[in-house]
Amino acid sequence: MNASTQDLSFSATVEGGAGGSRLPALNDWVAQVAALTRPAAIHWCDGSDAENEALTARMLADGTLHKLNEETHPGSYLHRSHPDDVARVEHLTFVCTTHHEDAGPNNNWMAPEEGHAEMDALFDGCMQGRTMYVIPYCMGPIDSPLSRCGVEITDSPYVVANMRIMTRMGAPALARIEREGTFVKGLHSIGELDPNRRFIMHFPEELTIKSYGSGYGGNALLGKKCHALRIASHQAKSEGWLAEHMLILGIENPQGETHYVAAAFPSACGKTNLAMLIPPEGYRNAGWKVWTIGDDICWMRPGADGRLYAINPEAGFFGVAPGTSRNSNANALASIQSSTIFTNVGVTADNQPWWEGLENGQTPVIDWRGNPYDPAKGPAAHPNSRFTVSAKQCPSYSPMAEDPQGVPISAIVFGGRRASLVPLVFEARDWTHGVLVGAAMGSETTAAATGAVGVMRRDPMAMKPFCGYNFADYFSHWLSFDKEGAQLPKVFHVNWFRKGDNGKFLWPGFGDNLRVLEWMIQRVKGEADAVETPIGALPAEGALNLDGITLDEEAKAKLFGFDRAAWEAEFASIGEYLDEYGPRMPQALKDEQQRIAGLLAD
Ligand code: OXD
Ligand code: MN
Repeated sequence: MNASTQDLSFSATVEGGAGGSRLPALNDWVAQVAALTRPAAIHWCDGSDAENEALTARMLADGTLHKLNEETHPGSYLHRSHPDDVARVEHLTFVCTTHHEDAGPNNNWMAPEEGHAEMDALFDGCMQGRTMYVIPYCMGPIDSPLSRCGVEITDSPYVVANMRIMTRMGAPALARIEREGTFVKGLHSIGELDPNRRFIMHFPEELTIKSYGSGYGGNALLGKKCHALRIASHQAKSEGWLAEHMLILGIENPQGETHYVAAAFPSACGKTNLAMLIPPEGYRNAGWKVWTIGDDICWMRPGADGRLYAINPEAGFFGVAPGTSRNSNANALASIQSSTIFTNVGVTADNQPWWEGLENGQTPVIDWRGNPYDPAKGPAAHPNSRFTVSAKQCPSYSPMAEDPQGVPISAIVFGGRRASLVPLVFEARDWTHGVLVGAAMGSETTAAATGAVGVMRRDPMAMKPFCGYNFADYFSHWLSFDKEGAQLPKVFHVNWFRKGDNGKFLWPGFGDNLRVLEWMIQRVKGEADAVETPIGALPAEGALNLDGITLDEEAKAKLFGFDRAAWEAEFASIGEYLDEYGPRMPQALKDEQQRIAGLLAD
C-alpha cells in the first residue's frame, strides 16, 4: 500500500491493552491499514487472560466457537470453518520478488506492485463493521537471539485465539518489537471467504505478508507458514541461518545422554507423531525417553562450536486430528484434553470432539459441517481437521524448548511417503550428498493442501509449499554451511510408508521408529555398522534393533535392501528435476547426482 495515497484521517474506536505503540513505524502502518480497511474498532492485543476471555465470549455469542463438554474437555472449543476453506491453497499462494527468477520455478510469482495493487483492492473497505485486531507476536522464546518478531493485523478473532496459542503473543512481544524496531508485517482479512477472492501473497524483500479470503490456519495464522517459513527462509538466506519445515526432538538414552534430531516430512506425514514418540515397551523399561521440542518448524544456525543450534519458533501445535489416538500418539491425546481449539472435527452426543481413528469407543452424531452425521456422506471429521494447543500441555515437552540458545542438532532426517523403492533408512555419505538427498525428496500428496491426494511429487526438504525463494538458491545456501570449522549433523533419509505387494505397510511405525533413530545416533557416535551402497549407507544386518517385532522376508528385503535398476531410473528423474532450475542450480549438486548415477550404472 502506498501511504501517501491513503486517507489517514480515518478514525475507529481504539481498544485493548496497549492501545498503540511507542514505535512510530508500527503506529503508522496500523493507521494506514485502518485507513484502507475501515474497521469499526481497532483492538491492540496484549495477550492477557482477560482479553482472551472477552474474545471467547464474543465468539461464543456469534457462533464462531461452540463450547465442548466442560467435564471431559475443560476450556475447549469447536470451530467450524467455511466448507470451502479447509486447507492451504498453494495455487493461490504467491511470492512477489522484484525479479521473477528470485522466486524460482517452485513459487507462483507476481511483480510486487501488481501484487500490492491486487491485494489492496481486495482489502479496500473490507473491515467495515468489524474489529481490526493488532497482534504483536514473537516466533521463538521471547529472549532468544534466534527469535524474530512480527505483527499480524486481522479481522478474525479466531485467528487471534489461535495466534495466542501458537506464538508468544501480546505485551512482551510488543516490547521486543519496540526495542528492535523491526518486525514482519502481516495483514489478514477473512474477506467474504469467497474462494474466487482469495490470495496469500508474500513480499519477502519488504518482510510483508498479505492474506485475503481464508480463515484456515496455514493461510491465516501468519506467524506459521507465511512468516516462520516463507519470509523467514528468505531472511535466513541473507543472515546465514536456516528456516525449515522440520520437527525437533530429543532422544535420551539410558545413560542420560540426549541427542537432538531435526526431521523434515511433507505435511500430514506424521511429524507430530514422531515429535511426540513414545518408546516401545522394551526401550521404556530400559530408560529411553523422547523429548518434544517442536512438531513443524525449526530455525537453525551455527553456534560458536560450529554445530547447528535449533529453536522451535512456535509455542503450540496445530496438529492434524484424524488418526490421533492413544495408540498412535498418546502424548498428543493427553495434550488436547483441555484448553484446546478444535477445527472441523465431529461431535458426539455428549458434545465431545470426535474424529476418524480416535478409537475411543464413542460415535459421532454431528459431522464437521454441523450436520447430523451420515457415514454415506463422508467422514465425521474433515481429513485436515485440526487441534490447536499450547506446547506446554504436552507431557513430553522438553524444558530445553524454552532455551534461548536452542539445542545442538546431531542428525537431520528427510522423509517422504513412498509406497515403493525407498528403504526404511539410509545415511548420506557427507553434507553435499545430504543436501542432494533433501533436494530429491519425493512424497505422495496429502489432505493438508487442496488438490489431488496420493500423487507423487518432488517436495525438496518438505519445503515445496514453503520456500520463499528459488530452490536452486536455497540448495546453494544449504551447501554453504559446509565450511571451515563446521561440525555439521549427519544426514539421513527415512521412509515409514513402504508397502508390500498386498498394499499394506511393511514397517510398524509410530513408537517403533525409535529403533531407526537409535541406529542414527549410534552412527553419529561411530558405534553402528552399515553397508555402503551407491544411494548411501544402509543398516548392516543386525545393526538395527528389531527385538520385539516380527518382519517377514518380504518386509526385510524391501525395508533394508536396494533395487539398483529402480534407483537408476530414480536418479535419471532426479537429474531431470534439477535441470528444471536451469543454470542457477549449484554445480556441486548436479555433480553429486552424476556421481551417484555413475555408481548405479557401474
Ligand atoms: C501444516 C502443514 O499445517 O504443513 O503444518 O500443512
Ligand atoms: Mn507443516
